[in-house]
Amino acid sequence: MGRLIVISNRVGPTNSSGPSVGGLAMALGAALREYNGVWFGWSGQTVDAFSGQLAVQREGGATIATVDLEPQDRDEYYNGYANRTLWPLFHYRIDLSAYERSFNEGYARVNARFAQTVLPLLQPDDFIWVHDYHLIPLARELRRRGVKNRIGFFLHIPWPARRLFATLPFHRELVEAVFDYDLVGFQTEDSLSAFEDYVEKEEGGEVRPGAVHAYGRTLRTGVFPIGLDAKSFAEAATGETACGWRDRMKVSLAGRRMIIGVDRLDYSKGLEERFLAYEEYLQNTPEALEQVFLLQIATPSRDEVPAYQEIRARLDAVSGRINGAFATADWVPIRYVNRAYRRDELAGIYGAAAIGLVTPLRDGMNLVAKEYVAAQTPDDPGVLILSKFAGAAEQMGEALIVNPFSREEVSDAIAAGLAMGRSERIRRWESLMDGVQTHDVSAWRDAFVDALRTTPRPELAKV
Ligand code: GDG
Repeated sequence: MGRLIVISNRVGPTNSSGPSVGGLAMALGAALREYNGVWFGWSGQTVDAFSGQLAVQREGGATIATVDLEPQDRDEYYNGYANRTLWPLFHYRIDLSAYERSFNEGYARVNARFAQTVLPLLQPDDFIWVHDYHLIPLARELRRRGVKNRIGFFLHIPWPARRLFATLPFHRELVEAVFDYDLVGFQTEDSLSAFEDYVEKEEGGEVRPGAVHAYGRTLRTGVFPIGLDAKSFAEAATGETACGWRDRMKVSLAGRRMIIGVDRLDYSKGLEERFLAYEEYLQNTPEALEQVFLLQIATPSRDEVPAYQEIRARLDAVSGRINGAFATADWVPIRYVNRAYRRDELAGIYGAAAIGLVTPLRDGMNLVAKEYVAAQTPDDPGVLILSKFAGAAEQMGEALIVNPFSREEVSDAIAAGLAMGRSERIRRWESLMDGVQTHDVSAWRDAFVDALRTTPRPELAKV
């Protein structure tokens, strides 16, 4: 049986079941151990001159291999093309998407460097799983170097609508490069159909069940919605730390109801719109004053990118203005927190909230929605309010689904959620929880790996 080679921008810790290890790292770690695998990515460090020197270590049965990049790579590839060009475009923010030739060059250079560096680690029967928008042209670079292995690609973020995607200079080249994979996976039907639409309408390709044909090649396609490491999250939610935090939050509630938001501090998460919708709710609902508060945990991220500095400053201003307008001597309407919590602490905090407010403007999936559900107490669960533009909305129809751009709709949903009776909350939660447990991260990983292992390779078929 071939080994599994996972390649992503960064690698996660895989050897710990500790509270800070993310669900993706845990799921991939388990698969890497099972398939005697290798996880390769950028170390996060920079050195003056790129050497291609691999740092390899064994971690709990898997091999972790990293490489350092140059400061120019970090600026042009990571902060540049990945996070200033593709991320905003794929999240429908063409106004924020910056196209600079140096970014494209840096992106191409780092993908070539990744391919060159990982090459000596590859064996003929390995199968390779590449992750996310940082590495779209990686298969092309590997093929150029003679790699014939099966290679799959999974996109964690949305694939944008055809007309938006076509605003990207060299959009055709990027899509053509996708066809060097054997399998491409998306989070949602919506993303898959946007990709198919582009291939069909812009490139005259042909859409077939589970495949697209263009540029003389056939690419297998599929929808693989990512899930939570539901079992370990549920364990964390009933552990000592989570229970301690749930109790601590209950004391801090002092009889009030809590609405919780947890996000990376990112403009795609709709935080400003969320604050404004909550303000609308306070304006519309005088009886809620001093009875409710919003705890927004927003962990800073990508703070070298100007748009992230700007959204952070705007959120400081908007939360400050709302608190200034509504706060009383012993109540603030928004507790706005810019620090990170451990996974088990978060589980406890979610568990104390009457509402989980998850309102991204655009999101590949959104795991916070699933974590909120997994952390609820079965006999008295809270209510999930979920944006229709999160991939999770395709699976989580029992949430209160809202348009995050409409303050009125979000405000009405907050009112409806806080008024919802226990039996309806339980009915909705049971259905949501069933989905979270069934479609968990292991199911996602197994479905993708099985699809990749069974995708025929024309070159392999001949031998
Ligand atoms: C991308 C896609 C897709 C947040 N604050 C803390 C903390 N977090 C954790 C959450 C959650 C994770 O970060 C965020 O995951 P999301 O899915 O919400 O979003 P992205 O980071 O944008 O991830 C997304 C995902 O990839 C997977 O495919 O769902 O659509 O954009 O797990 O809990 N974790 C801890 N402390 C914090 O303060 N420990």
